[in-house]
Amino acid sequence: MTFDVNQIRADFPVLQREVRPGVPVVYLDSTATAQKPLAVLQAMEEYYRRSNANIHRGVHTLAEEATALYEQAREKIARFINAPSSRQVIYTRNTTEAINLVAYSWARTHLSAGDLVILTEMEHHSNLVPWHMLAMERGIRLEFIPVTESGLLDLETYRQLLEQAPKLVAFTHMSNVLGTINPAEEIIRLAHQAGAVTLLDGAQSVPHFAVDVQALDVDFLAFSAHKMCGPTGIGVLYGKADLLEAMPPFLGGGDMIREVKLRAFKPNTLPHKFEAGTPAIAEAVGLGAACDYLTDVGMDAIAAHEHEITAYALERLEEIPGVKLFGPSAEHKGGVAAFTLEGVHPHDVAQILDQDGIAVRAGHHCAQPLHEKFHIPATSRASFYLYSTKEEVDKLVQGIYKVKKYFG
Ligand code: 7TS
Repeated sequence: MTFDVNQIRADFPVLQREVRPGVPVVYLDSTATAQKPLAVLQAMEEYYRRSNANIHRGVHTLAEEATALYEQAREKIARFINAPSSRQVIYTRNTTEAINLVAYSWARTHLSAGDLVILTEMEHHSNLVPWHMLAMERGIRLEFIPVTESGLLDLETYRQLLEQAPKLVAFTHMSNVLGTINPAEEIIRLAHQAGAVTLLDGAQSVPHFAVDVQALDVDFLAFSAHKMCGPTGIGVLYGKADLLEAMPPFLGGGDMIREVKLRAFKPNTLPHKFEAGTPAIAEAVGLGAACDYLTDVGMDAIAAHEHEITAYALERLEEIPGVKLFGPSAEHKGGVAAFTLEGVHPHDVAQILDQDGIAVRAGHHCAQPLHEKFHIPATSRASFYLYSTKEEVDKLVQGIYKVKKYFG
């Protein structure tokens, strides 16, 4: 399939709407959540219209269909990230829950007072707070790979930190603020040489470029469906089989057991051991459809398109007097442009852009320590996906000039 952005846009109902009469939406907030193509909406509707039943619990036809659809989606996800087996794909609610699962099940089994966990200064709160909680509870130590002025990880300091024999290196594949794409393969290889387990936050990478868990040799990978054209309410934890096998369950309840006595239980096998209670079945089906959709378009084509849009956006934004961009140059960066505009609060920028239908996010984007590092409370952030166009970038640039005029 050749990449035609107009054809792609036609797949997304939200992109056809106007936010007010005569004002079409210019959706530049895909880093927060992506829009959903018809294929995903239809798969979920079809599931509810035809096959709705609880999974793994009935012998009747609908229950068997629902179970098959739920498990077929798991196979699709496994193929999407090149997991050796779908047993290693655990459904969670989102990236946040996937990281917390590792923090509860793996880390609370393996880490004790004084053990070192290495994170980075560019983490989303969801890969900081679970470790803060463990530090308070267990006295584990946290160290951070610094972020340089240009928005890259300081790998020299990382190598030094590795000499302290960390137990875990947990880091984001791509920053949701700077857009930095981190050299995951190298970070993981060095971590393994130092004897550490690795956790990759793929919330911003899995949706945007091909992520191959076997090529990366990563131990755990966390991501969310809603950022990859799928529904909210479902995410994934991928893990290496031996690690997952050895981990105790996270939540207890139905489906995660093989046998229950009044005073004891035996946990189920993978992946069910980590999926207690009735899961998000329609959402799993939607995520499977999202994997199909992205695969059909082609992850390399998506990455190339986003790179072109991002390079263009950075070039145009840089020309605007008073705009300061954060993060590295386009070659190290995914589709994110976070910026400040001299003399105007980022929230005001976003609010005025909204008058013209331009959706950007303003705030600390759940990366407060990163903003502190750059001595700013907040940024405005435009972000791009497979359906973004240069015309939308032009509208953003015009909008920023309008903000400047408004604030004199
Ligand atoms: N990790 C990264 C790198 C993220 O960007 C996000 C969400 C998360 C984890 C958490 O994902 P969740 O699905 O569990 O919420 N980032 C953003 C954002 O940048 N704006 O809104 C959500």
